Amino acid sequence: MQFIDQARIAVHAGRGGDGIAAFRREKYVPAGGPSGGDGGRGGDVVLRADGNLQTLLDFKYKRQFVAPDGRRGGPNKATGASGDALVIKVPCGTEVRDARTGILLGDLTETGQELPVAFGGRGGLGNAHYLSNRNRAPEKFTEGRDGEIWQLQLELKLLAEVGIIGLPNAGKSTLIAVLSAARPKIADYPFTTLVPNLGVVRRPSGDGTVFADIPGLIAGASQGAGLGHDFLRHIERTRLLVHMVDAGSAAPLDDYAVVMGELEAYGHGLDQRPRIVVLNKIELLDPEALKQLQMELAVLSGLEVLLISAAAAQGLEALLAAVWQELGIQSS
Ligand SMILES: Nc1nc2c(ncn2[C@@H]2O[C@H](COP(=O)(O)OP(=O)(O)OP(=O)(O)O)[C@@H](O)[C@H]2O)c(=O)[nH]1
Ligand SMILES: [Mg+2]
Repeated sequence: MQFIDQARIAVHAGRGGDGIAAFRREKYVPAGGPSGGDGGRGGDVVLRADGNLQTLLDFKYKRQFVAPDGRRGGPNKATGASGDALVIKVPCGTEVRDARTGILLGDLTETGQELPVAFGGRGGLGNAHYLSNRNRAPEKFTEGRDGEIWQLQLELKLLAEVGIIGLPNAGKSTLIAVLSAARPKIADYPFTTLVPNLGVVRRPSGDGTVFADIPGLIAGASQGAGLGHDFLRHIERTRLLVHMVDAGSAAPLDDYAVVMGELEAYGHGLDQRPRIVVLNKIELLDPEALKQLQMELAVLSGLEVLLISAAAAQGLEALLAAVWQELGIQSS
C-alpha cells in the first residue's frame, strides 16, 4: 500500500572564503611580492540515501540545512580550508524536486547513493593572483561567492509495514488516530473507513514506521463482499498485522474466526503473516470476564493476546513494544 510522505526543506551551501591581500616580508628580500592566498570553497549540500530510514518524519522538525562556509585565504599564498559538505540522510526511494518549479532533480533509490543539491560558493582570489608586469604590488583581491540556496520538495512513497485488521467497528481507526498524527473518521457504525488510512508512528529510535488502518473485513470479503478484495491486496505488502477484536462484541471469538477465515480464503500467505492479536475496548468488560475472554482467544489463536483500550489510550506501550519486537526494531 502506498501513500506519499512529503517534506519541504531549504538547503544553503556554504559561502566561499574571501581572498586576502598580503605581501611577503622576508629578511634580505627588498620588496616582497604579493602573497595573499585564496579563500576556500563553501561546503556543498548533499543528500544521501540511507536504508535505515523509512519516512520523512525528521524533516517535520528540521527544515533548514546550512553547510559551513569556506575559510579566508592566508598569507604566503595559503588557501583557506574548504567547508565540509553537509550530508543529509534521506530514506531510499526519496524523490527530490525543486520546490519552485517541480522539476525532478533526482531519485535516491539505493543505499549510499548521493545527490548534490546545492553547491558551495567559490573562494575569492588572493592578491597573489593579480601580480603582473605593470603592477608588482597589487592590492586587489576578491570576495568569496555565496553558496547556492534551494528550496526542495522531498517525496517518498511509503509502504505500510504494519496493517491493522479486524471487523468493522473494532476500533482500528481509533487506534491509528491515537498512535499517529493521522485523523481518520471514527464512528459508531460499520464501514466508517472506506479507504485505508496511513499514519506514521514514531519508533523508539526516532524514525517512523507506517501503520495502515484497513477498512473492516467481513465474512465473504475474500470473495469481494463488503469492501472486499482490494483491501486484502493492500495488506499483502505489510510485514506485520495487528488483528484487533472488539471485546464488547456479542461474540468476539467468532469475530476473530471470521477475519482469519477471510485471510485464509484469500490465500497469498496472508494467514501466515506475523500477527499480534489485540482485544480492544477492554473497559467494557469486568475484569473476570475479560480474563476469561483473553484466555479463550489465546487458545483459539495460539498467540499471546494483548489488552488495549484505544479510546482510553490504555495498553498502547505494550502493543508498540510487541510491534517493534516483531519488526526487529530495537527498543531504545
Ligand atoms: N468503549 C470503547 N469504544 C471504542 C474504543 N476504541 C474505539 N471505540 C469506538 O468504537 C467505534 C468504532 O471505532 P472505529 O475506530 O471507527 O472502528 P473501525 O474499526 O475503524 O471501524 P470501520 O472503519 O467501520 O471498519 C467508535 O464509536 C469508537 O469511538 C475503546 O477502546 N473503547
Ligand atoms: Mg475505521
